[in-house]
Amino acid sequence: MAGGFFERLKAGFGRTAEVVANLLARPIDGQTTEQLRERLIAADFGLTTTNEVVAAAQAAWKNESTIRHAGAAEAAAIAIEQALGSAKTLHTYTAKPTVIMLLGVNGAGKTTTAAKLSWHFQQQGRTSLLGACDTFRAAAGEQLAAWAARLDVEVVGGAAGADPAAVAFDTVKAAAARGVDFAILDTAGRLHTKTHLLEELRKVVRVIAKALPGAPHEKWLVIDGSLGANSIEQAKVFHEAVGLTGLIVTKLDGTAKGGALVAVVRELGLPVCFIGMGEKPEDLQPFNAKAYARSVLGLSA
Ligand SMILES: Nc1nc2c(ncn2[C@@H]2O[C@H](COP(=O)(O)OP(=O)(O)O)[C@@H](O)[C@H]2O)c(=O)[nH]1
Ligand SMILES: [Mg+2]
Repeated sequence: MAGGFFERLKAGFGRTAEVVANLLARPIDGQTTEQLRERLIAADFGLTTTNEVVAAAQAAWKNESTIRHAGAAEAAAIAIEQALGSAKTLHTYTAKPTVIMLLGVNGAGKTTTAAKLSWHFQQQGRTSLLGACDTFRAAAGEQLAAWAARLDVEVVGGAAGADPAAVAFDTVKAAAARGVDFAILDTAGRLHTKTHLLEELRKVVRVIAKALPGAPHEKWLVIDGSLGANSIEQAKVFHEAVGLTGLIVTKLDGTAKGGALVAVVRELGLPVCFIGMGEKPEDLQPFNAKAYARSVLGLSA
């Protein structure tokens, strides 16, 4: 993760990171422990991670008589990194095309993320094709097409009312025929017809597998990081419906709920693949657990 990106992540967590950093620089006594606990809970880390972080800070404070100020913060960062556990963060994409399906509720950042991913792969010299499978809202197809034009990437579909599964099928077939590296599929996310949406998404998955055996290779849930722990239940619903392979957490620029990322990872046992820190293409970056853990505590890289 680039240094500048790390700084922005830290700035994004802003006040929370600053307060936590100040608390960890104090003697970890009863009062500090309570305040630390309150802050971590308020940032949506969840009880388990909060207890682990507090215990790690306390232990470091007791043990390291000479460098204990730094020790508590460092120990807390390691506790968060460990809480993110085995979540594999480095992806290797072996299939060509690798089919990535983006799911999530409206407003989570799917369409923007589809474009950003395409840009990310472009930077690595890899090609992609976008599939506009959110055919429920006319604006969604137009939004993706506008991004595609900006990034000079091709997009399949986009007509309002078209069958999303048919668009997915066409996108995957076209990606295979043209020899592009990635097919990135944007999907619908209307919540008010949840059952129907989940059925539709399952159908899209089935049809993609018919277009290309083994696909979709990735089913990533895009979640709005500013919603905090509220996104956990949502994530479970999508995971049960289609079997997710990873998470993309958006809007980590300027949220006090940055801890929810850890809570979601623990709850679902899924890796965070990318995080979004703004609305520009370069604002999507591969997730780095260590950088996240340090920045959320206000530590330097
Ligand atoms: N600040 C910020 N805004 C974002 C981020 N990702 C997406 N957005 C904005 O969130 C809004 C909804 O995004 P969109 O991609 O349309 O969501 P979708 O309904 O899931 O497709 C748009 O205004 C995006 O520009 C992010 O990482 N940070
Ligand atoms: Mg959209």
